[in-house]
Amino acid sequence: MTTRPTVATASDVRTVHTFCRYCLAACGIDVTVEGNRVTKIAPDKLNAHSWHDFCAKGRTANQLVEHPRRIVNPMRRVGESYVETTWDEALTDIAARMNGLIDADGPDAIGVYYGNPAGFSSSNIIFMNGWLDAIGTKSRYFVGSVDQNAMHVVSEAMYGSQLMSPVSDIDACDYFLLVGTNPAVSAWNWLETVPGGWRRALDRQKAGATIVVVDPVATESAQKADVHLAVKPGQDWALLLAMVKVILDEGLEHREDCADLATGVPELRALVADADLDDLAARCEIPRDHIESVARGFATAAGAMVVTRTGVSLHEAGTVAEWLGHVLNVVTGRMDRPGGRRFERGYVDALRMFELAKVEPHYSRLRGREMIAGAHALAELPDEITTPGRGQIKALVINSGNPVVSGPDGAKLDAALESLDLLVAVDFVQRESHRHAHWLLPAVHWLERNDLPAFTSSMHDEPFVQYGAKAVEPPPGAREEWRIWVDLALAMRRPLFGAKGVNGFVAATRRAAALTRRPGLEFTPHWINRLLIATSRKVNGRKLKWRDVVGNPHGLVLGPREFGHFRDALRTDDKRVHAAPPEFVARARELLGRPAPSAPPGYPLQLGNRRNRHSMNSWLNELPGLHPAGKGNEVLMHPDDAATLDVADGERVRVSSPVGSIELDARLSPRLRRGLVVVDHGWGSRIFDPRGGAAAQSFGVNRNLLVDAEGMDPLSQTSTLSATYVRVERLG
Ligand SMILES: Nc1nc2c(c(=O)[nH]1)N[C@H]1C(S)=C(S)[C@@H](COP(=O)(O)OP(=O)(O)OC[C@H]3O[C@@H](n4cnc5c(=O)[nH]c(N)nc54)[C@H](O)[C@@H]3O)O[C@H]1N2
Ligand SMILES: Nc1nc2c(c(=O)[nH]1)N[C@H]1C(S)=C(S)[C@@H](COP(=O)(O)OP(=O)(O)OC[C@H]3O[C@@H](n4cnc5c(=O)[nH]c(N)nc54)[C@H](O)[C@@H]3O)O[C@H]1N2
Ligand code: SF4
Ligand SMILES: [Mo]
Repeated sequence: MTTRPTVATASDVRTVHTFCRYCLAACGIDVTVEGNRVTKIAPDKLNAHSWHDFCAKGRTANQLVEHPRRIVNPMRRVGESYVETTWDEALTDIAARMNGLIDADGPDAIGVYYGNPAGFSSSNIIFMNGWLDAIGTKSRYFVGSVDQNAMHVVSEAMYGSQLMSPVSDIDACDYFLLVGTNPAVSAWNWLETVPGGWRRALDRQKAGATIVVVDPVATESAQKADVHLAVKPGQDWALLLAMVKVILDEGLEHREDCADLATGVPELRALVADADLDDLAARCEIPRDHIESVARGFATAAGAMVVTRTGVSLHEAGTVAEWLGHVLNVVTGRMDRPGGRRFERGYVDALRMFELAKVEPHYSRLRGREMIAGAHALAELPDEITTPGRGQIKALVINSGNPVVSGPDGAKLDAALESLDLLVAVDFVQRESHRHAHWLLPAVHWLERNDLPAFTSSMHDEPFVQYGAKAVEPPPGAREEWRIWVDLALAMRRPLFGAKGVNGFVAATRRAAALTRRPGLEFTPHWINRLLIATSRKVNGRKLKWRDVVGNPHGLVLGPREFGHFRDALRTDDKRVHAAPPEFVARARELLGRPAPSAPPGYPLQLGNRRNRHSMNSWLNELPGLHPAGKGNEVLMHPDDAATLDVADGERVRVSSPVGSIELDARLSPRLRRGLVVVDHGWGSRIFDPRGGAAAQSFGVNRNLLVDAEGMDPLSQTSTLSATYVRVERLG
């Protein structure tokens, strides 16, 4: 067994050095523990990689552990309430019901949705897939279609692997072109870990670097930028294509990379030759001379990077814009060069492992769309639940997700969930999406869990390893997700990973552990962690040992950032970057051939989005340490738009779209583009009290109720969460 990397400071008070696993910033933290209780969380000033600071979400993480409404034992629905039961009863019942459905309707009758936090556990998704493979179901849905699918699709087409996400080399960058991201609030993360990224970018700015922010809102980040381009929502593709055109037309490209590293540059030239700069400028509503000046500044800076994020991806042309962001990096020679976007190899070869674990292509039953990154689009889930026929989903597991609030048209999904034969939620508390659950299964918080994030080691902005040590023991009735998936496979008598012998092996280790009273003999993900380190690759010429992992509780930087691995790591057949994948070029031409989108009659305003510093998507906004009681969200409006509608600051309004309407207070803000209104997502999720039976709590309203699930980027199947047209009315 592992020695826990802790430092004892008194008999019952100790400090655990670990890192926060709420977001990819992965801030190093010192957790003070008394008995089995966390009494303080502070930034780990000795963490080798982190920025020696953190945010209030990390500081208050123990409040979620001690949530008054936390589920601490499996709970079974009885009529309108829940009763606590044992794991034996839960697993037996769920296994029997699922097996019955599979016998009657086939494996696809069992579905799963897994949300963003699932990815922060090093064992959850691996074993969840092992269980899904045991069943043989293709009814898999994940958060990617409301988040980062565009990145997966672009990485696959350009670099040959959906997981090949380049990391930002901030400290050598002279020109930051930040598109659809607000790192001052969201902490510079989307498939990369760049600790203190925004602060470091501001340090570079003080040393002379230029920061350009492209955002329809003058966000916290935009206000600090040298240049703010208030783009028309959804039109980043036109802006970025215009920049590519300026660079290629003016001969500002990196000759060597365009000829040698990349293929497709002639196709790009042909594409931009058919585009008109004034037309593109009109589409994105940015003056042509601003576009030209940013394109030139970007192309001629010594170190530069384009970073695109959710502000780009949650639109109909999200993939095209994401692609053109990568194109700008490629054609100006930013890939694998200081100050640009690097490829970090990581200590395990995640790309190879992903290829080995790849599921066969699968097309959805009703819409015929292919899976992306191993899952179908969340927007398709309601119809797949409610439409009869073989393959209809009859049982669903929600693993670390709240799709009714975080996804499109929550009302439609909510109604579908109610019609299921079996709904199982694995979470800490019962939130909106778990309202109709037949079973609530209690999960373990990362403060209670050991993680070795080996598969995401290639997302760090320098070679780094840290063991995510647990600080406290979970409540006895809560279980880590990996164990739930393993137990379910065993209870259903279906072979984990679809492979013969695994179930028998796991069961044998459990028997051995019980017989010898040596719990260390039982199979756990710890075995995999040891194996991954034993077979890890050299970083900076150094082979990692297990004692390096556990002997460095503040983490270990594995030498300087390496360059020169990108080309070799490419998964394309010809080992070159495909700068102009035909499907993206075709889609760009299609967009060029269409008039710019405009508001439909009756819905003149566009609904934008904002993240809250003290919330994580739809959760944490109920914690008293982060939000004063009674806090909610509001609708931000430009004062001129408000004046037209006779709406005053603080006044109650109704915001409606063709699919829903919500009521909230208006807040006037000149920081918005005219025609845009902004409502933070993630609010209006009820938190139920299945144990105490008290009334549900809820703060704010769910703006995604206004989003039509039909709206989608056809290339990435991403819901157009930031593109809804709405109207605002004063409430009398
Ligand atoms: N309009 C709009 N909508 C958006 C976005 C936007 O920008 N605008 N952003 C999108 C993005 S980027 C994302 S990632 C999605 C998020 O979408 P989801 O991942 O579906 O939802 P979350 O709101 O993150 O809810 C996560 C749930 O997991 C639970 N949880 C937390 N940690 C654990 C754990 O360790 N184990 C278990 N079992 N449960 C856990 C929480 O209690 C919570 O109930 O929302 C998307 N929705
Ligand atoms: N505090 C906090 N931090 C978080 C999260 C959180 O919920 N809270 N979530 C985490 C997650 S899961 C993720 S994926 C990341 C996301 O990280 P980011 O993608 O940086 O997310 P946001 O802060 O929402 O920034 C998106 C910006 O895009 C802008 N935008 C909207 N539409 C458009 C458009 O058409 N074009 C352009 N150019 N901009 C547009 C919005 O105004 C907003 O300022 O953040 C992570 N960090
Ligand atoms: S939630 Fe806050 S403390 Fe936790 S990793 Fe992200 S930025 Fe750091
Ligand atoms: Mo996300």
